[in-house]
Amino acid sequence: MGLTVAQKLIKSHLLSGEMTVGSEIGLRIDQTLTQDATGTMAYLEFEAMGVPRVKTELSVAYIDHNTLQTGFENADDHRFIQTATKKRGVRFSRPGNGICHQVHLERFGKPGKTLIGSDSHTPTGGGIGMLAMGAGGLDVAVAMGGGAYYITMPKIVNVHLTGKLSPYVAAKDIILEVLRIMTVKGGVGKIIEYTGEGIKTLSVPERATITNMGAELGATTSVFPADEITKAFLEAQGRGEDFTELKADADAVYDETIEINLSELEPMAAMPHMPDRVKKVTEIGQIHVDQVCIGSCTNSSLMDMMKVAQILKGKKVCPTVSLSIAPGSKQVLTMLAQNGALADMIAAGARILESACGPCIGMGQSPNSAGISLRTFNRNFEGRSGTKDAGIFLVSPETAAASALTGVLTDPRTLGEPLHILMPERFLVNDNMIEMPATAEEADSVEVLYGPNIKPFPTTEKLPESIEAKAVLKVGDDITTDHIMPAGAKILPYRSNIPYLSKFCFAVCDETFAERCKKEGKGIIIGGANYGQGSSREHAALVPLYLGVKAVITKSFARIHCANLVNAGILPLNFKNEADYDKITQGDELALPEIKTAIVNDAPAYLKNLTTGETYELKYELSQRQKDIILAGGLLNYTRDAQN
Ligand code: MIC
Ligand code: SF4
Repeated sequence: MGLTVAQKLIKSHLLSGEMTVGSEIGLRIDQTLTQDATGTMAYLEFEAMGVPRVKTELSVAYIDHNTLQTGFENADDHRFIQTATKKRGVRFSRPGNGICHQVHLERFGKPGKTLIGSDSHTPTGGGIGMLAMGAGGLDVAVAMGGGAYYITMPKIVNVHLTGKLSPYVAAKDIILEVLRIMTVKGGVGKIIEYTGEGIKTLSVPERATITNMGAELGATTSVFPADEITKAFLEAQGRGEDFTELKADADAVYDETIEINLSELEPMAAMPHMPDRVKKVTEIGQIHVDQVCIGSCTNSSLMDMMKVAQILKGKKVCPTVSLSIAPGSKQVLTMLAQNGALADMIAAGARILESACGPCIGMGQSPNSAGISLRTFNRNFEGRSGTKDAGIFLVSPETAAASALTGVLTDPRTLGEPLHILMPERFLVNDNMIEMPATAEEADSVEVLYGPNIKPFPTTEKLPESIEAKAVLKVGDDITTDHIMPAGAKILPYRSNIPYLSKFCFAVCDETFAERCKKEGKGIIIGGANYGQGSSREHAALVPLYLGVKAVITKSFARIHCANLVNAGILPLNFKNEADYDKITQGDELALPEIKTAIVNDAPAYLKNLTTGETYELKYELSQRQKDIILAGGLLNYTRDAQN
């Protein structure tokens, strides 16, 4: 039987396990990336593991999230990452060089390689035929130390594209359509592989938009083959030698197939507050728009920016709209400056931001009260923009630019003449903001500089025989890690200070949670389906750990968050019968009797509701390795135990 692109990538990196859907497999990781909001923790964890130098083919640390320096904290973290990476053998992409996924695609990604990153949008690399996955910081630290990365062998979904996009319909509209069909839970346990004649019409930046936002499906990753289009992109980046062809076998078998005819697609938008609340722009109608933000790792390539510049050229941004534009990398920004497109944007009235995540993670540009903001980003979760009652719509750069001119949600096809943007034959290459690490010989003399904002990790304990604790919080379906551990300009600087960060835990859902939980000293969280979707931030596990959370019991989990809970030593459990979720009230006294013995013996686990007297059966989908991690009280303890 033939293999799909994803299966070929897995097969060539398989270190342990069987390639049967549902079983745990260990993969060799060729490349890693970190960004600053998760990176400080990842390098502290790497340090705690005691491995002197990274063992990967390539590891890169990017500074792109916490670039708003309103106090010493972010600058200190940048300095820590810069010195720690220099010592440990990691390249360092300086603030201003661009958003991790955009720069990695331009300068480092290689077809046929594996990549994990401490950021959920690492699947962007799937746009050039990599097996690229988001992971928690600790998993990235382990991979940097030469350890395997473990996933559950996923199903492979074939998204078969036919036809060709019409003028003003974009790659963003393709992934929005996939989200509409599959929903934010639909990709869990799956890799989305794109096939068909339609993919030949899509450039690498367009493919990368699609694989990037595939994260919102909950998928393990998304991937395109590496073909002549990939080759042309790498050659234009001066990296032709990094190309290897990677295609699915003609007789490859997929677990599911979704057909999309690109010729039939229209401009789409994801409505507040979920990326799968997708409708056609024409269906939503000409709603008033207060703000338009263009950029983020989804839509900040040179091609996207050139489209925006052409739409804005010679026109004026509507006076009631604030338009901000953040080109994705220094390469993009420099090329826009050189070809005059930047001047067209500025002349039209755009506010140009630095090449970083910026408003996407609430670092500035929060909308006005109850404001409507159109964004070319990938997430529109409640409160993520920094304004709780704002309504964020996710759209293509074309729809965003057209709407910035009119002040209402506008179908860009009304602009008339089609745009003509071609990928340049040669991108401008200047890597002078990427610092090389010290050599192994020089490393000893590099001093790692820590700031006062770096506080110790929460400590973990081995799993006790039984757990008794209150249901400190009960939440519904699709809770994101932005709910659990919000980000934004006021909170992000404290990513290396868990005690401070803990004050904001679940603040979007319940402002009293952190205090209540800390006072109790321990607790159990009850969640609905797809608990922990979204960001890879391990803080969404480390902070509850600090507050005393012992177990999280849900209808189902999102992949990365579930792994982060295990790594933190918090038990992730599921209701055997989903209806039991309804029988628990926040504040109930709960017990997990003899839970340790159950896990050791692979026996059924039970949750006793001491308040109502009921008992519910639970299930847990933990591999032997994960059980051992839980029993040891988290991955750091487990790794240390293994070394001794
Ligand atoms: C995000 O888009 O939510 C982030 C911010 O990039 C996160 C990482 C983080 O929380 O630091 C992600 O996607 O993993
Ligand atoms: Fe940055 Fe936004 Fe991309 Fe996350 S989704 S990496 S915050 S640009």
